[in-house]
Amino acid sequence: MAEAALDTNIVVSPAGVALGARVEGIDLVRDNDAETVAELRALLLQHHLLVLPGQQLSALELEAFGRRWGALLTHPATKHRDTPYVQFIGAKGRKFRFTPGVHPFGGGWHSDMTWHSTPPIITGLHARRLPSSGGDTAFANQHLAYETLDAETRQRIGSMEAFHTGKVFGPDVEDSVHPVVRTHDETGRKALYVNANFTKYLVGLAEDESERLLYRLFAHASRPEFVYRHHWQINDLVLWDNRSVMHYAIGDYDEPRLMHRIVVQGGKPR
Ligand SMILES: O=C(O)CCC(=O)C(=O)O
Ligand SMILES: [Fe+2]
Repeated sequence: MAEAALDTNIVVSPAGVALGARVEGIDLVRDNDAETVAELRALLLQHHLLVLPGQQLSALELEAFGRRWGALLTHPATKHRDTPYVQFIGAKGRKFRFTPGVHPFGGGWHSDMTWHSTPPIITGLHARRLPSSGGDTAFANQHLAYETLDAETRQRIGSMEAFHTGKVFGPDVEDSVHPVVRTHDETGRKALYVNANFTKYLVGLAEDESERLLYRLFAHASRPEFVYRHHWQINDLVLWDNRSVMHYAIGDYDEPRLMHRIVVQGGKPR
């Protein structure tokens, strides 16, 4: 059932059961103002992911919209030719060749840039060019993941920290230590905050013990019940909250796929 939001012409309907809302009636070129962003921010805190279909934004307009949410971060591996604050996701001029075991950028479950000392709280991904089939992105609700762990595990990981590495993107990219259970700084709700792409070990545990626990947490975190899988349309802008959501770019396509991305800097995870 669609429900009218607080204000204006915005119409909100569920995107998935575990997370996500579809937000229609906004044109971000016309409505790039503080009130619209405040309304979207409240919806994002409630639903963790927003789908805004039909947004015809240039890279620079996407950047301008992103700046309304906070300071933007750059990424060491990829940038758009017009601005370092918009990442250009996709093989330039080449198509991604479907090869089982080989991931495109963003393949594998992760929250964005958790190797950073102040990782992005919000990511926006804007679909510019899509394959005729495949290329969905899956999103998993990490509040649900944390809340459905058994009490003993919740207790055990409650004050643990994990080491995250950025060295997959270059020898000078930073590493960071963050709590395994992150408390959302705006809602106070707890979420699991480890991921298969960047989390290397749990601080203070023996190597095999760390590995066993991490793999158990990774498997639990991506259970299908926690997942919303987004099938993209051109001009979809999807915003998600990296404090509560992990995602996975599914590399099951054989044609060009291009996305523009912005990431909004957060504070130190606690
Ligand atoms: O291309 C995608 O679907 C997602 C890539 C990704 O992980 C990201 O943009 O953070
Ligand atoms: Fe990502």
